Amino acid sequence: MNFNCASNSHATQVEAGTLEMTDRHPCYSFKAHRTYARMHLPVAPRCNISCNYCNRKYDCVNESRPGVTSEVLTPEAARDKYLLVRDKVANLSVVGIAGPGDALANWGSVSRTIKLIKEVDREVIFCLSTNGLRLPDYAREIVQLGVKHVTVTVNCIEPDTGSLIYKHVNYQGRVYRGAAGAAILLQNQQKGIEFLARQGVLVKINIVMVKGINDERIPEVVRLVKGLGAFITNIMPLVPAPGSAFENFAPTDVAELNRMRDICGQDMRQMRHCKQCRADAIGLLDEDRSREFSTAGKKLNTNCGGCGQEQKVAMGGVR
Ligand code: CLF
Ligand code: SF4
Repeated sequence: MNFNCASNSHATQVEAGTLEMTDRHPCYSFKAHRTYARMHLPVAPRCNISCNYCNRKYDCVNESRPGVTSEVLTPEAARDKYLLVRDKVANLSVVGIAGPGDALANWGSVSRTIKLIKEVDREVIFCLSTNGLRLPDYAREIVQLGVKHVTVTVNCIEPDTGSLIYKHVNYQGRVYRGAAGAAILLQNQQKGIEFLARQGVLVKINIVMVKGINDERIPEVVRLVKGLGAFITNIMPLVPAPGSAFENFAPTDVAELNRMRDICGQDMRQMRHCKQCRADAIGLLDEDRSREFSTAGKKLNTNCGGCGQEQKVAMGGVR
């Protein structure tokens, strides 16, 4: 049976099964977020672009809070960790891949992880987060794998603004800087979102709100992605990451952020309960249990002086 998703101008065809899954997805459904848990598997260490709000020592800021670093797992270790966590965390409904780099810059590991988990669990919902550069290459495979929830970070829709946000884009073996790189990224994001939405995938759009850079044009971004068939937008605050090009920018003002969500809410469904979680987050959105299941965390904790800092695991030059 097919449903018409009336919130989008594209009248996207969304299967009833996908909507049922969404009722158990803690990010896509506000109602689900206090009942259903998600688990992130950090199997994607590399990235193919350079965002000015990112410090590459840490997790991808497009989905995570800056200054947090996750251990990296092989697909087999990720499957084993999933089985362990599934036994211990109630209502674990979603396996997400959100870094620590970009899911599609590591597609071999990511797709293998999904396949391995599907062999042992047919029910779990898969969710991917990406900057969208490689969507034209992999969107078809994402659909074939049965992934119904994909997040793409779209901060702007024109290359000039993009040139203020992205230092460079590494695409098909070449490095493109400034507006030239942003143009490739934005075009690929838009193509990919439209393709996925037409195939019945529920696409969430993350937008990092940066004052003086993209804030005034966020309503245009929301209208454009709505036209492409996106399901929901998640306007996120900039949390300036030490060591990033934007480290001295002011954090996004909460009142301004909420005002922007209200404005954009007139056009499209808004997520307002995002926790900007880590690439290895586990549990309810409000209750991260990742340390309980982290081998690296346990090792570090034996020496921990109780300073309350997040653990930092060397990435060993993988990016
Ligand atoms: Fe993870 Fe993201 Fe899927 Fe959720 S998180 S890949 S959509 S399962 Fe959720 Fe965390 Fe916010 Fe992301 S609260 S950072 S929106
Ligand atoms: Fe950093 Fe994520 Fe941007 Fe890559 S996509 S540069 S990991 S914030």
